[in-house]
Amino acid sequence: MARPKIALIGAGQIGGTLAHLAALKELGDVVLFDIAEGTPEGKALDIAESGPSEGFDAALRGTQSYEDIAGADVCIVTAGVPRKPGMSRDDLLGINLKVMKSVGEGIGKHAPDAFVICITNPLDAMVWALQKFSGLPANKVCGMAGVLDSARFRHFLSLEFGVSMKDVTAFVLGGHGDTMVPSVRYSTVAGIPLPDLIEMGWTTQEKLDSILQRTRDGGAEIVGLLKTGSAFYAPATSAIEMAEAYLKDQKRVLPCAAYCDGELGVKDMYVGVPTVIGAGGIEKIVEIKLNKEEQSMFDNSVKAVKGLVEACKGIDGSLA
Ligand code: A3D
Repeated sequence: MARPKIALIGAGQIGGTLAHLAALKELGDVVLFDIAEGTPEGKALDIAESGPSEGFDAALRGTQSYEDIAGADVCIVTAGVPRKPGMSRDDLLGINLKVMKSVGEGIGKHAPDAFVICITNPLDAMVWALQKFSGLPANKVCGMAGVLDSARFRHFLSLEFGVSMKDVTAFVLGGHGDTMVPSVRYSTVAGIPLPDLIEMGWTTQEKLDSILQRTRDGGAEIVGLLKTGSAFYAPATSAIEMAEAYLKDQKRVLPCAAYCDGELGVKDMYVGVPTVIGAGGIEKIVEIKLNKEEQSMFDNSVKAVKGLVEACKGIDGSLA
């Protein structure tokens, strides 16, 4: 049986890391696409040359031609521009929307059966536009943000409690921006919800509040340290987790930007929600019950995403 084909659109910091991880995990053969001549070819060759030491079987190639992504099973999109210190994700909207148009058309023409994971920011608006430009079914196009935001939350919680990250579950809802909603009630240490852990005296509300804020600012914290770009190791790992769930039909329950058509009261928009990912793509949106406070934070986040979607429609009339 032929190995699955993984097309990476964008061979920058995240794209290169995705290629490396996909090869190490033997998820399939990798095609790296980028408009920057030489970059995808160079990264593909460099990673391929690590194969003898790592002992993986995967073919890697770089290209500037969309024809080479033909028949891809998974496409992960990082094409575009990342933010620099002082920029918000939303500042990238105009420039990255144009990129989504060419990428969406390329995928729609050459890889219409792929499961597509968008990472380009501002995430929720870009994945919405990418789905429209590509014409692929909405359940086969999603955005990676929730897995990363949740991983950051889990990491910070594990530091606070002094326990393994493996025993901390958490998830983050809403848009991937300053209004994201880390869920406190549904996050646990070994199944014990965070509010109970406060009652048990294992942490305090103040400490938890500062962890919540650090999670919301997680991307900016890395941008501030790196100065020349944004996070790429953890974003790549998060998208690979989603791709693996699809390729291996794992039915993982993962938060991601999924197309909502009425779910959780959201209509014709992509926003971060808990989903089940398997061979059918986004197979289900888990409609958790929110309390009053969570609902108002979620509504606020949806409103912010809606503003960006409307801005996209204003820039590109074909989206209206
Ligand atoms: P970077 O290293 O700059 O790579 C982007 C690549 O896209 C470059 O190699 C460009 O040449 C290429 N590119 C630009 N235009 C096109 C095009 N039209 N077609 C094909 N390739 C093109 O950035 P990065 O890898 O660090 O980040 C990529 C994107 O991910 C940015 O928009 C970031 O803001 C975003 N990002 C999202 C998250 C989320 O959690 C959602 C996290 C981190 C970064």
